[in-house]
Amino acid sequence: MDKKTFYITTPIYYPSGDPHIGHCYTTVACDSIARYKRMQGYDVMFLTGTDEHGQKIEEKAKDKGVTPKQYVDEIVDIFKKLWSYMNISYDRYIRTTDDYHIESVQKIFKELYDRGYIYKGEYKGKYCTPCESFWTETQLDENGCCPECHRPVKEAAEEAYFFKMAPFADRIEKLLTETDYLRPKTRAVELVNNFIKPGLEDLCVSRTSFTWGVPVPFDGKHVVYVWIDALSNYITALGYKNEAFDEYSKYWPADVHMVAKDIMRFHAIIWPAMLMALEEPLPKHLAVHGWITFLNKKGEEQKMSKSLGNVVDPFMLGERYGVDAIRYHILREMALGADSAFSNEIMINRINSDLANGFGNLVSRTVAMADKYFGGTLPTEREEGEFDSSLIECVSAVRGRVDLCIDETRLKNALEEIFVAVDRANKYIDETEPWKLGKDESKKARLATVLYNLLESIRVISTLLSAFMPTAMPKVWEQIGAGEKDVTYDNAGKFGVLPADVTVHKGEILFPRIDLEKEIAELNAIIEKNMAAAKAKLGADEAAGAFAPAELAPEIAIDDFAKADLRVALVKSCEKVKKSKKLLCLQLDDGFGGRQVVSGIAQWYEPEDLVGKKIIIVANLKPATLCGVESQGMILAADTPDGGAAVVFPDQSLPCGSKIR
Ligand code: ME8
Repeated sequence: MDKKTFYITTPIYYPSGDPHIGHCYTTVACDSIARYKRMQGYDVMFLTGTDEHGQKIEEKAKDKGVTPKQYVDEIVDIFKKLWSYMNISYDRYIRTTDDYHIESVQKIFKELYDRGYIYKGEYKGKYCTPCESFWTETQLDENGCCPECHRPVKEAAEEAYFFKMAPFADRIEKLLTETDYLRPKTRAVELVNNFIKPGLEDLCVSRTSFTWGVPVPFDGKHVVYVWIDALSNYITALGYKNEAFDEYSKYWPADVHMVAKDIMRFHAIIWPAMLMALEEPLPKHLAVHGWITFLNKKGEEQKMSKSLGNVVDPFMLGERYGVDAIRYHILREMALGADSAFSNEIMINRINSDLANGFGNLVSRTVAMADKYFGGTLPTEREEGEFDSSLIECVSAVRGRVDLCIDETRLKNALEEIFVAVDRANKYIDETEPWKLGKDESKKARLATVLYNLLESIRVISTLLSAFMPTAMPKVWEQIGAGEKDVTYDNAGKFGVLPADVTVHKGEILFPRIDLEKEIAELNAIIEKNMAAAKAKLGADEAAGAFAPAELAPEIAIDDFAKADLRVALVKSCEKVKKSKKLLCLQLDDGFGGRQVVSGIAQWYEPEDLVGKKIIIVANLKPATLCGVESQGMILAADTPDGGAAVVFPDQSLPCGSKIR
């Protein structure tokens, strides 16, 4: 009989900058599941790759003076090096610049057009250049900025092809609410309320404003816009509408697509709609995880961003602590669906407690005792005793529990389950006190039983852990004298597999204990250096003209400008708006008795940064309510090169109410 298949995918990443620990999360998670499924005997297809088209890439290549293909080639190389360094066992790597993919995307586009789901129209809307996304007014965030990256958007219009979404709305709502497609399912509510209930809008699927993309086959002026190009990768990589591969019927539908929340909407709504339109089966599960954020020294969570200099470099961490420790840490910290804050301190504590003290210590103590008391080879006489059955019961139950977690894409829980057995085995050492047994000649059989039970526990635990930490576990097997056939999935469900007279081999320390203070000092110095360099680079880029100012607005007459009444005001007090991460509420002395203004600058300013300062306000703006708080006007701020905002401070000696003309 043919083996059962299992198809798992990561998103295809934008090669627009070096990969960081955030990219590693999805890839390591998928890799661990793929390895586990292979161990279970599945015929696995694990796909990853890069999403190489689009305006952003075209612009970056232009800045560097190379072709877009040259530009992406270089970064794709770094991605591939990282995956090999992180021990990622992908079966296929797709690049959207691969010929076969381009051919399939053109055929998919044509088919959707022929079926009447794609039509030509004009797109008018708010466009976010960094995200390459058009947004409707209602989708913008509370500051009128891009709901995804929160940068300013611009008004734009162009001839474009559209994909009709409405015909699929009911089926998609059912898919999200009545099936277990979406994980965690709690996210279905926000998707249904934000996108489906207000009426699914047709999706713009072509562009004429840039050329770096797959040409629309029947209209050369247009290139296929990112989502049809990108999402199709999951099927073109199997040979859908191309001759490069012949595995579509074998692996499709995918068992798991894993993505972070930033691209959930595209995978939860648009991708199913495309497949429905093509009359192809839908993937079985979409697993959505949160962001790995960077926890700075003040204890604040920040998005990882090159321009902040806080991106965590996986190569650097791997060099210091070993790739497996990094893999373990990121998987162990993040619960499916939730964000997880990365800090060096949390990482080092985790490695020390679980890997050095917990598992590493279990292995080294057990092997050292087998060596010390029996010269490495256990005698075959046995004597059962108290605590044995409770250990064996606990260890034997782990595989089933881990299976369930893997099937539900809950990797943090899978590791927690395995570490229940690690803790149980360490406790067994305390309970049975083998060092006392070792001193008493008449207790040798009991001692051999204790050590055998420990070696067996380690065998089961390390077999299960090998999907997550593929480099370190073979070293464990070497130490506990386990052969290849002992560490199979089948045998991970059994106790008593190692030969009774097993021979151990003392080896290197698997996970050396890390000196927290010393490492933190060194890592913080690296981060600070990177942050300073990023800041200096921003300054230099700006000086060199690399900062791209927002487009100039159309010309207006002086009378138009005179309509805006700009005034100097003093910030008397300021506080964060509850339930909003972005809004500050400022009480101002405006020279006319005072007013309250709400401003979306909380990401860049603490309230105390502003109190006592004079600022400029648009004083005659119609009041608006933001997050339930009334704002009587707005304060002036300028775009910064990193996409942030800087408040404009006038000469501080100007009186409150002074008019700006
Ligand atoms: O969105 N924490 O590509 P992308 C956790 N090309 N995960 C993170 C992360 C972080 N800090 N940063 C990135 C794209 N990721 C499109 C996808 S798919 C058809 C097209 C991971 O390079 C996470 O999986 O911006 C997220 O979904 C993905 O990288 C986005 O990568």
